[in-house]
Amino acid sequence: MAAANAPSYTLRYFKVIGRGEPIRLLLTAANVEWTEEHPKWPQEKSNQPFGTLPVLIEKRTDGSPDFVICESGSIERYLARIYGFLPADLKQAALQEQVRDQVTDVVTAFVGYMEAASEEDKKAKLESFDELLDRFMTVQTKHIQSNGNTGRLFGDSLSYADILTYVFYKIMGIEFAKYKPEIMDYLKPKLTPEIIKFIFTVEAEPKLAKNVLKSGNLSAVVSA
Ligand SMILES: N[C@@H](CCC(=O)N[C@@H](CS)C(=O)NCC(=O)O)C(=O)O
Repeated sequence: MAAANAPSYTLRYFKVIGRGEPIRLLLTAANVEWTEEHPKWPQEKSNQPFGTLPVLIEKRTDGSPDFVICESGSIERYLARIYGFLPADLKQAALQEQVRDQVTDVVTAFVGYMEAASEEDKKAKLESFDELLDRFMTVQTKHIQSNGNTGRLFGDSLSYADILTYVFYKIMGIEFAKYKPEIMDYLKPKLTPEIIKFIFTVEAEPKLAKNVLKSGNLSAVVSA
């Protein structure tokens, strides 16, 4: 139950995992009141602060809008800082924030492959995605190991980096796999026991219980 004087939130996004999912999971883990709106598109594009989604509306206790913000990264960091998923220490926070940029690079590389026009370009894009994915998995595995191999990237409780990384695997293994099943040929052989433990740990997190499986069971996908 959220505190009586706590703000509530509305997330505007599309009905996909995408850029909305880290925000959904942050709001869920924060245990605040929140709902989701799915605007008609493109009719409602011009009503958004920057013409894109996600948009987060924070409301006062009487339900009136108090603060409106767009840009997924800014929304995430705003919520993560308020609700304690990013540490106050700037260096420790920067280590978690860099994970977001790494995730963005790997996802962008895969989108580049999906959009490649020629066979030659497709091959080159797939190679650079594969190399980047390898590096990402290696770095992630080291983070988990040096954090005591408890299935968390940083510290001993659910963090911003955990949420972003989990959503990354979900986008790859569930969302993109619908359109490009071959993604699994790249993803699965690279999944280390540490990363698999990480995925299971996030999906078992009591703070996320209300929402984490709504967009699909990733533990089942990676262990299939
Ligand atoms: N930099 C923005 C990009 C937002 C963005 O491109 N959102 C997409 C959905 S994931 C969108 O609104 N597409 C519809 C459009 O641009 O008309 C962010 O991170 O929020």
